[in-house]
Parts: sequence; structure tokens; C-alpha cells
Amino acid sequence: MMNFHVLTLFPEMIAGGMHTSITGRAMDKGLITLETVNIRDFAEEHRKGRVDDYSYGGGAGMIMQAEPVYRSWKSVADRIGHPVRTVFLTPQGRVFNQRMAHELADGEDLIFLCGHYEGVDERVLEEIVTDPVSIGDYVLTGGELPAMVMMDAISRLVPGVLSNSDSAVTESFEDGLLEYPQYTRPDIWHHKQVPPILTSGDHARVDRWRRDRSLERTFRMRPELLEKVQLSPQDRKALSEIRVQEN
Ligand code: 6GU
Repeated sequence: MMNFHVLTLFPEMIAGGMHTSITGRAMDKGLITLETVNIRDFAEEHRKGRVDDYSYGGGAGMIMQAEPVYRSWKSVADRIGHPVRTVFLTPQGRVFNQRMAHELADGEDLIFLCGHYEGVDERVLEEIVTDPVSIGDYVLTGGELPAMVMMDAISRLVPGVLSNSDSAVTESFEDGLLEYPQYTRPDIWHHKQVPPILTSGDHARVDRWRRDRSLERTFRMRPELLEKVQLSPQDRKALSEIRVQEN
């Protein structure tokens, strides 16, 4: 069970994305819930629904004001009634990874604050944010897509969200290596045959072949990941042969 609460200026973007595919089914099944809160609904009385203003010190771009963000957060936090992690989506945050997804999937409630414009007044961030998070080193226009990325990654860790056969597939990236290549019918497509080991029926050889392909892909695409992986003697042998092919 996981309750997501999203503070945003674009609630329909969040709802539209989340009601699709596996997260949509998880909501239908009651395994996750989604509450979107429109920060604009908490604009100050005299500002006619505006929630941004100029940056002190000058510079291009508008800044989200502290008070509407605070009020929208408080409307959620008061209802939950106990301290709850509040994630602020920002390129200045810690870079999201699978370990953080597991850590955040532990709780019952999570609040996401999606920034927009050029930023959010730092004073409200100091009061409400427990986890500033980035999803990678590139710049997006707002925190909505990053929040959806995080909710997707967290949702699939909630018990019951994935079918057992899908969960089994999880184990492979969870072991720290990239996935092996996969194939389905037909056996020959564009003159390319499926690797014969996969149709041999020899499960031990299939497992070894997949492990070797995972090691090979990881070595070629993400060599830094190999530093943190437990390697068996057979893994080391396979890797040394892959390294030889490289030269
Ligand atoms: Cl969390 N927000 C924005 N605006 N851009 C990003 C990001 C977040 N993570 C990577 N780029």
C-alpha cells in the first residue's frame, strides 16, 4: 500500500500519466492511491490565482512563492497527521536510483513537490523538504515528469503491483547488472536466427548464456557498475574472455 500526494501546477498531467498502464491498474486495485493538489488553489487572496513572482537580486525567470507552496503542503501534511517524507524534484538533488526507490517504497505516504518556473523560494524548501531528488544530469521544464518517473519506479516495488512473472524479471537488474537480450517468435526474422542455446531446452546452459550476456552488456555499456557486483569464478572467466574479444 502506498499513498502518493503530488503538489503541482499541472495536476492533470500527473493524473493522466499515472492512470495509464501498470500504475493505473494498481490504483484500480487499491494498491496505490494518488492525490494531486493544485498549488494554484492556495494562491494568496490578493494575487488572483498567481503563485509566482520576480527573483530578488534580479535575473531572468519567475520564482514560485513560499506561501502557496506551504499552504498546499500543509493541507496534505495535517491530514496525514504524522511526519512524512517530502520529495522536491530538482536538478540540485541527489540522483535517483533503484536503492532510493526501495527506500522510499518502505513508507505508507509520500509527498512530491513539483517545481516550475525558474525555481521555488528557498525558505519554504527549508521547512518542508526532506529529500531533494534529481532524475539525472539534464534540464527539464518542471518536476512533473521526474515525479512520475519516481512514482513509477516505486509503484512496481509495492507488493501485488507486478504479476509474479513480471517480478521474477526484476531480479536481474536488481542484481546490479544490465538485462540480457530477449527474443520471442518467430525463430527467424530478417534472416536473423534466435541464439540456438535458447531453443535447446538446456536450462543450465540458458542461465549461463544469459548471465554471460548480462556481464558483456554491463562491461560494454556501464563498466562502472561491475565494481559493485558480486562476481563468481565463472563470471570472472566469462568477463576475461569478453575483455580479450575487445582487443
Ligand atoms: Cl527533478 N527537475 C527538473 N526540472 N529537471 C531535471 C530533474 C528534475 N532531474 C533532472 N532534470
